[in-house]
Amino acid sequence: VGESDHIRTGLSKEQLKQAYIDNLFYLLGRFLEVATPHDSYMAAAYTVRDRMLDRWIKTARTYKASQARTVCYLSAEFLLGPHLAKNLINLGIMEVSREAGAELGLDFEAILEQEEEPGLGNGGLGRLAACYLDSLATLQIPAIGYGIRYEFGIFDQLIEDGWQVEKSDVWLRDGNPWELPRPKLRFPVRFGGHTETFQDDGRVRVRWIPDLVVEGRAYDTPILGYGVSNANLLRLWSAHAPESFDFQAFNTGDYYGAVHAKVEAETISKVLYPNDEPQAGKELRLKQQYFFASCSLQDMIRLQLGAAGTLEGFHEKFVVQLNDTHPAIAVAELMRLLIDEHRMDWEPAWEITRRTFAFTNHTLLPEALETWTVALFGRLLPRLLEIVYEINRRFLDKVRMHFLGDEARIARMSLIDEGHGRRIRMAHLATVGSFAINGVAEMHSELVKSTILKDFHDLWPERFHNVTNGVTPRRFIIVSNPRLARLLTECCGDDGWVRDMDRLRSLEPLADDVGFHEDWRRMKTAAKRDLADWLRRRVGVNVDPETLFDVQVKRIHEYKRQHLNVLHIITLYERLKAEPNRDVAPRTFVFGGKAAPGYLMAKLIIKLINSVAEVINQDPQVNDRLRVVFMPDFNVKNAQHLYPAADLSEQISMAGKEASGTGNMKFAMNGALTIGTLDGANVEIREEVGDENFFLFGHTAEQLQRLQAEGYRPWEICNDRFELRSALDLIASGLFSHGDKELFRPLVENLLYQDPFMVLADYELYLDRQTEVSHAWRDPKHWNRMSILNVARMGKFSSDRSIRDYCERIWRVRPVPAEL
Ligand code: 26V
Repeated sequence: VGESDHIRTGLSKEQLKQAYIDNLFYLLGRFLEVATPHDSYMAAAYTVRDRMLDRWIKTARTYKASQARTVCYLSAEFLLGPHLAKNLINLGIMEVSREAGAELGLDFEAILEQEEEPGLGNGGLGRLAACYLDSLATLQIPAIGYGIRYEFGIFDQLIEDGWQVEKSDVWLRDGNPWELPRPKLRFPVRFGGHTETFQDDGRVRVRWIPDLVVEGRAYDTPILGYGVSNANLLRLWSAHAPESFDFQAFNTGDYYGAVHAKVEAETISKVLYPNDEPQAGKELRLKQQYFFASCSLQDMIRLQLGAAGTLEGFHEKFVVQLNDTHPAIAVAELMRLLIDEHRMDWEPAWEITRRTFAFTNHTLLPEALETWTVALFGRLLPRLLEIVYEINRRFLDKVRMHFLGDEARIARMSLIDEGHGRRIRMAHLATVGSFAINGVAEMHSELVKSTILKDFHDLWPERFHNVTNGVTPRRFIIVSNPRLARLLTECCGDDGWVRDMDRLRSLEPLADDVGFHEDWRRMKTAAKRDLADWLRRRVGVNVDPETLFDVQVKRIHEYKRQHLNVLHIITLYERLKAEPNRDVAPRTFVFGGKAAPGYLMAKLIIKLINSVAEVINQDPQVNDRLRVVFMPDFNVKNAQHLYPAADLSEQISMAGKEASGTGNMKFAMNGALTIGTLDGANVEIREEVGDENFFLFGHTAEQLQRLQAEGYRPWEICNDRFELRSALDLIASGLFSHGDKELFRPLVENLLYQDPFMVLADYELYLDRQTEVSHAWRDPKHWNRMSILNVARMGKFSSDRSIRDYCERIWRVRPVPAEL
């Protein structure tokens, strides 16, 4: 980059202003006076992107020269959230850009609001991938994120008459300034057809003759580190019909067949699937998984051959992390590429494969474990089925040897489940093909070893690890909560805490400092006022910033037990109705989250929340002390308004069901107190912040298991719990449904007669703990002390710590600093 290019790289206010006007003119064909807010956003985005590209190119050069070992993070989801603010922060030019904007007469906040976020994920798993990309770049680790460039991300949620309505997410409509198409970077991916054997140099080899070939094209998004010059790469694949395929059909006169093939190919990267809906023969989903796994591996092989000319050291150059089983097919695909395309023998190919992959499990829910029928798998990927069978045959021989003739165990461990219509167990494929397997919180990793992968742990105990999840303080403190960020920087003397969150421990002495309490209160109140304004404008509800903000936002699922929260609200309502002058701490309950489109019970829970809100918010006897809000379309952008304003974070899943949770971390590091069960990362959060600064409640996982085993009869609990009975009766009475007694019947009956997530078993413990929350809220000094100590002690939950754990314990990779 020469002197004259400073307009594209310079970080001074004048250079930024000049660059912005330049981009507005030359890239958008507009000038200041007529620019719409969206034009302004685009010009700002290009101005920032230029500065990122400079870093990105230099980083690529440095990595190439160093021949460094590289992490490839394979994930079907990356839930990045808006880029602009994050990139301004990571470049260190947020303030100077704000000033530049002001001098140009621009409304800076309005420009940031323009961005449509790439919602290429469902929830925790996809957001975790995004946090990890941020930390990898910040820690200067050579890394590539590989995934799918869905044309439609997670649906937008509207609430109509209290019900969730899904609207397609057309995030690319107005263009995406953050990506660079790489039209020359494309790979073929085969589907269907059959295989043949042939002789090659005296060896039998296999040829796969497909009936569809799809082309994956790369779209690259640079990912900046914070306060460093490194910028890593997120490479997403988009599916297209290869041109040659069109011509073939054309020559035989089958024009419509050619068009059909084109549509079929492009369908593959069309839309993100909900990950929390039981998968029923979703052919397209398997196609997506194979499509992106194959493109990504072909890309790595290209890089390896370009650098070393041989595939021998592939596993030294690359470590491939499988984010859940969605990319697990990569294990079989790497074998195919090495054997069929690069003419390797089975043993050396398996040696490379086994030493390349590591696998993270993200759920224990049995209905969530991915399997594919052999019939579908074989029809779509005939060559891969052969390879899976061969991996399995050799694996089961080992098992047989190790557990001499334990046939039951062999059946349990097989990659093929013979019991349920012959299905391929993707978690087993991932486990057999990986040198390391990990869960996402201490408790979860223990459960992985003792339940779903127990047999594998018996065989290979040394391969099992824990890496507790973390979240990035860049997005979830600096971008979301600039007031808190400023305060923390003041207290620490500098902003070093952003890269080393353990430094927040220096806040501890301030937990009893009266002056500091005043700063803390002012910060929190300002954030709550912002949220109240936002809710008034966006949702049309009025809430009082003086009340306790009690927040539960996450995907709507029975195991997460939003309905337990609702039962608490209804009980408070009944208490106030029975005793109107009762002294209760005024609360605002905020809910948010999407339900999988086909998950009827989750959708009914949303309707219940909105129905309860409608009644309570309109009841003048209580609505000065109780308010309920459902915030529509919970996504990263909207979430950023919530974390800073929350006083209480609801983490009330049934013990043993939430693998980790990461929302729990985002709230606590913004000073919310947690009411939570002993589940997932709650256990470790409580350990860090101290039992006295955490509202624990509920049965343990073992206690619940015992209750189940003894024969759980939820309806009996109601007999002795008057308030619980009464809350359920009130729902059933039609009070919240304009007299309709049928509407919520499925929900009430499910709780009374099944209650699979043991809501009723924990109801009383939950209510008691909530009463203590209300008492604690009455003592602001005590509350603030707890809040400050939570923030001071959340260092462990920075994703930088998680990534360091992965680097040291699993990946064996080291930083490669890039220089400008
Ligand atoms: C899938 C399914 C499919 C069947 C119906 C129920 C159900 C529920 C959840 C899922 C999602 C499985 C993968 C996942 O998103 N796990 C989440 O990963 C986060 C990051 O590690 C973690 O914090 C969450 O606790 C975990 O649920």
